[in-house]
Amino acid sequence: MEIKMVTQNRNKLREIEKLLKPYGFSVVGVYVPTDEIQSNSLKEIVLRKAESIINMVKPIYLVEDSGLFINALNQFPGPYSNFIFETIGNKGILKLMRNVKDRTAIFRTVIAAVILPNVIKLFEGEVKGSISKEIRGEKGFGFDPIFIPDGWDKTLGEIGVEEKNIISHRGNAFRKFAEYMSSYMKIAEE
Ligand code: ITT
Repeated sequence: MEIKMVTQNRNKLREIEKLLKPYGFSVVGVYVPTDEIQSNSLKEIVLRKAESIINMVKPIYLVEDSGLFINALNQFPGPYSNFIFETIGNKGILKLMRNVKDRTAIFRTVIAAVILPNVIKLFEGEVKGSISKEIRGEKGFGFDPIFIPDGWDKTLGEIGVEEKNIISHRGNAFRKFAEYMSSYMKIAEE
């Protein structure tokens, strides 16, 4: 079965293709500009993104919003992660974290799955970890080279996509979606 993923981020798409393949879902990347509201809630942002293209894309389609929430910075950059990554980048985050003892942070993902035009389901995933003291690793994308997942001594930038998917915010959210979708399809078949 084919699932459309609305995103302009190629790295995300690559991770999602690998995540959904074992469930028998093939992923097609679609890019349609969506409404991006300012909000502290990933859920609100992603829901609006999904609803804003309901007349343009035929379900089933998925929209995702992710962010890095740093505890010592009051959950910054959170929903503003894209803008912050594009402006100050990893170097800027490390500067803000200079001499900060509490380096704990969480990566969060929310997916809006538009199953039918009037059926939208949300799935959340997260991974806890900490901000490294330096940029490490060339794999992954975005904040991966400064994020050390709990239980690891490597950043997400130092581990490959397969391992990242096992532990990541995105992995956790997409497995929830895939399990929901698999049982939804079973019921629809009966
Ligand atoms: P969309 O088109 O799907 O919205 P995007 O790149 O704008 O793509 P998000 O708004 O979900 O994606 O993510 C905001 C930023 O957070 C993104 O640009 C990355 O810099 C960072 N980010 C998201 N997921 C990440 C991940 O798994 N690893 C590292 N950084 C991530």
